[in-house]
Amino acid sequence: MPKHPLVSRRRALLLGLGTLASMGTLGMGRSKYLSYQIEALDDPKRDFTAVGEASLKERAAAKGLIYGAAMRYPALLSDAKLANCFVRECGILVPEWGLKWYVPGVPLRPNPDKFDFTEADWMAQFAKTNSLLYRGHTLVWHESLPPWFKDTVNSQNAEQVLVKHIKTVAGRYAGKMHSWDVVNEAIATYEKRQDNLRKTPWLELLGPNYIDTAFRVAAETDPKALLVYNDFGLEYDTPEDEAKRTAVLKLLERLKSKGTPVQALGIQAHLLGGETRFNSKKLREFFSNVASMGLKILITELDVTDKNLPKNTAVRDRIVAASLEDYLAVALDEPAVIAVLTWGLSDRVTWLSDFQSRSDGAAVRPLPMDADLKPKLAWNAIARALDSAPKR
Ligand code: 9MR
Repeated sequence: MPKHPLVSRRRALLLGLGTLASMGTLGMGRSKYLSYQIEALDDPKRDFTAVGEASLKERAAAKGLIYGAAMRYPALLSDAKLANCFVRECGILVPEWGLKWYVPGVPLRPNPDKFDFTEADWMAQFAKTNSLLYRGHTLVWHESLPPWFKDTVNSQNAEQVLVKHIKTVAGRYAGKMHSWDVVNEAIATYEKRQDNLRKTPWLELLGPNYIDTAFRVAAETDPKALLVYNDFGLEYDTPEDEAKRTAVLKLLERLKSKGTPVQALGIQAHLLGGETRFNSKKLREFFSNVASMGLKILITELDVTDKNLPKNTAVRDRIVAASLEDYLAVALDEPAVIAVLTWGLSDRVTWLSDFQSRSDGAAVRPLPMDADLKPKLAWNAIARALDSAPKR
């Protein structure tokens, strides 16, 4: 790998972004500097050996943990090789689309009074047939709302529309769900509200208590499922992520103090390949603060975007793997963490090819298996982290 003659790997890691300006004055542009910094993340000598033949599911189970992934119904239905691979590697399935209110082509709630469980039922059956746990995502979110929502839902009927949704959807799978993401992504610190809540239609229609209502109704409807608050942007030592971690802790404290039945935090963990501001001490503290509230923790949507990483596949895979192993080493050290799910299993099917594609046109490689369903270094990294995790 070409290295800038003036910036050794170690030195580049130590240089903060604050030095950018001075680097600029020395004649190195920002983007060039960043790419040196990213390349410096690569350690060609790092060992990603995973011992033995066991699947990720088996390695997790050996530690009292659960490993699984999100999947789309069309992919699982039509791609037998992918389905086999899923069953071999995973102990839990979460539909990437099928339990959202409305994804184009997958309308769970096509109109206010109609529910279509075609996909979600098929996925539930697939899970049952293959002895997988089943996980629900998500009952309340500001995205993937149906086209009818805007013109139909108002402050008079919003609570009734929400309660009906939770009772119908969570009710259908009651007793069969491992866990539900009851509320997803309710925090946005940039909105500058005191309570840090995101300005969503739910907040506007029902006020901050929509979160409590959702958890209360979910608990009544499916007392067996673990009830999760799920969010992203909690990983790095950046002012944004720091603010988000603080806001999440505050929200969870508020919910707990009111007796709202939140039982776990879902940390999405969409990692950024190339992000150097990883601080294991701060992350550890965050996990431990959540655990000290008596909450479980799930890593719910793990993947690594390689959008800004070098094109060279070997380099890219090493940086992705290192991000995964470094992150999971911290996460799995916290005994309150009970599960790890990746957001997809194979690079064959990933949201990142649509949402974070590479400018050089190379296919993205964010997940444990490559597009041919062969395990990559990312798989090894997860396997190693599971193997090193303390037993629950
Ligand atoms: O991966 C999902 C993508 O295919 C959908 O188009 C999108 C909207 O429904 O949601 C994506 O999944 C998101 C998840 O539901 C919540 N966290 C962020 C995920 C990636 O955007």
